[in-house]
Amino acid sequence: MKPLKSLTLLLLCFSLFSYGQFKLSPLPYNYNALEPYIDSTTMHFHHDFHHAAYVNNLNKALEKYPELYKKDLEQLIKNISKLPIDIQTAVRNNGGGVYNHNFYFNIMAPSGTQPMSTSLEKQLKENFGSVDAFKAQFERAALGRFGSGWVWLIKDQSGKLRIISTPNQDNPLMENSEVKGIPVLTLDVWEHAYYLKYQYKRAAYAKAFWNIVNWNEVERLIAKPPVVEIELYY
Ligand code: MN3
Repeated sequence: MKPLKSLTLLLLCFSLFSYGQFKLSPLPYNYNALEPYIDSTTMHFHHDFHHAAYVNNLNKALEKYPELYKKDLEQLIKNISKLPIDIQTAVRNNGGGVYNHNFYFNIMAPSGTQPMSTSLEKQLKENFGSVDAFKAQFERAALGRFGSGWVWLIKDQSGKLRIISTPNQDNPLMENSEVKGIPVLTLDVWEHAYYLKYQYKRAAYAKAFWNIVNWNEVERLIAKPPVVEIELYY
C-alpha cells in the first residue's frame, strides 16, 4: 500500500475509534420538518455549524484529560467546579452548548404531531393558572433575557414547575444556576436560532415555537423520577 493511502486509512481508523469523544447527534427529523415556524436554512446553520462547533470545542477542551470523554455529559456539566480548573470555562460554555442544543432539538417536533394531552394541560393549569398564562410567562422570559441565552420550564426539587432563563450556554443543571431543577422544555433565544427568518422579532419566534413543541416529550420528562446523583471524581 502506498504510504499516503496507509496514512489516510490510519487517520480514518483513528477518527472512527477516537476514544469515545462526544458526537454531534443527528436531528430527530428533517431540516425542513419544522417549517414554516423554523425554516430549513436556519436549521442547517444551527445544527451543522453552531451545534457542531460546541461539540468540537468540547472535545478540544477535554484533549488534555481524555478520561473525561467517558463521562456522561450531564454529569460533567453538573460538576463543573470539580473539573480541572483550566477547562472549567470551556466545559461550561461548550458542554452547556452541546447539552442545551441536544435538548432543544429533541423537544421540538413537526407541527401537530405531538399535541398537549389533557393531563399535561391540567399540570400547567395547576402551576401557572392556565395554559395561556404559562405561555405568556414563558414568552416574557424569552423577551426578558438580555443578550444570548435560554428559557426553560423546569421541575424544581419540590416537584413544582417553574420558568427560568439562563445566560449564554448555562442551564438549570449547573451549580451556578440561580434556580436549579430538571429541564423539561427549552427555547434557544440566541439570535442564531431565529435571525434569518424573524430578524429582531424574538417575540414572534417565541410565539411560533408553540406550534412545534413535542408535548409528549415534555410530559415524559416531567413524569420521570429524579436521577440519583453520582458523586464525582476529580
Ligand atoms: Mn443555538
